[in-house]
Amino acid sequence: MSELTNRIGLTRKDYTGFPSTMCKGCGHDSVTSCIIAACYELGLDPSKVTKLSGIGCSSKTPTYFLNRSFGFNAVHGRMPSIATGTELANHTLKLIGVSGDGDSTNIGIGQFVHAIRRNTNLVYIIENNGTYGLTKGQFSATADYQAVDHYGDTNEYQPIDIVELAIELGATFVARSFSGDKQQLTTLIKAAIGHKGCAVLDVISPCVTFNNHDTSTKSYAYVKEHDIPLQELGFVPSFEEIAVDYKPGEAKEVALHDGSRLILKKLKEDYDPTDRMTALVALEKSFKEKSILTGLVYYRKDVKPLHELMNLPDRPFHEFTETELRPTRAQFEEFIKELK
Ligand SMILES: Cc1ncc(C[n+]2csc(CCOP(=O)(O)OP(=O)(O)O)c2C)c(N)n1
Ligand code: SF4
Ligand SMILES: [Mg+2]
Repeated sequence: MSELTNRIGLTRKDYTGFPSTMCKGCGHDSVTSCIIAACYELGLDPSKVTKLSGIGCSSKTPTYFLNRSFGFNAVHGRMPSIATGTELANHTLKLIGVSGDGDSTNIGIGQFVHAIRRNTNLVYIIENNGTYGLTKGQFSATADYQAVDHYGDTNEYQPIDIVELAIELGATFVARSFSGDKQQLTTLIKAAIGHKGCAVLDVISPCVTFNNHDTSTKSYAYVKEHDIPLQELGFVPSFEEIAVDYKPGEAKEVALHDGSRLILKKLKEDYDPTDRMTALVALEKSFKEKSILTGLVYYRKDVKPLHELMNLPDRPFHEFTETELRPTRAQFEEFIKELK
């Protein structure tokens, strides 16, 4: 029997990586399998992808997917600047960055802020477990106020909410999901891939070794009980013309830059993810209720990705010949004159 292939003739195995060395049951492994599923189902060409990360258990995970793609494992917290440089050098590559809550909201928060401000064309996945898993369970900046850690210490600092901060900073695509909800997470990763700009995905991804106790809001039990999905998600890729079956008023469509569509089927309330105030009010309400909103929280299409803001040429730099790159003597003299 022949193996199943996607629209570019590749099997799911062509999107996998090396065997994982995560602890058994770690949420990060589930995120890895959703990234593999999303790239396989979209028929993404692995040779046109660069995966990037910083340091942490989460940042180790690009080793476990897309073995045929380019990869860059940066210094702790510096994934966004490497992604920004990659986009400037070759914006024809799809950038998938995986970071951790420590990597992005502690040491790398300045980088997180500026990737959003510049609208770097990056699928920015933060595997959020509220702890520094790799260094054995210290509190990260997303740990809850008064949380008690593995060693019995109490956190006295206020937590940073990745989704709220990203919206405040003007992010163009902001979503939250849970590693235990494969359907929702895979759909959101596909949509993030179809977006042009910085797509921030805050994924609650429990650390079973250091932060999975009942009082942790980043534990499997807590998220399962308090997860409030904003929408039921459907995804129609650009290469499939499927008529979607829903009644008027029952769903909203978000048209993504690559021509695909995200279908947001209304659950309880009518939620408009293109309205910033609605998003912030809903988040505030969920903090008070101690629930966790998941789904597409905020979306805007009016900001260009970095390479378009910078008016970069269509071709990547490595394709330019020396003759094309070298100014003529007249151009050079004109340039020097402007500097005088
Ligand atoms: C400059 C620097 N400072 C500190 C460390 C130690 N360190 C390695 S990973 C890490 C935190 C990782 O936490 P997070 O990003 O949440 O990833 P997780 O392991 O939880 O997935 C720290 C503090 C380091 N490697 N480099
Ligand atoms: S220490 Fe925590 S985050 Fe790291 S692999 Fe183990 S369960 Fe996952
Ligand atoms: Mg962490």
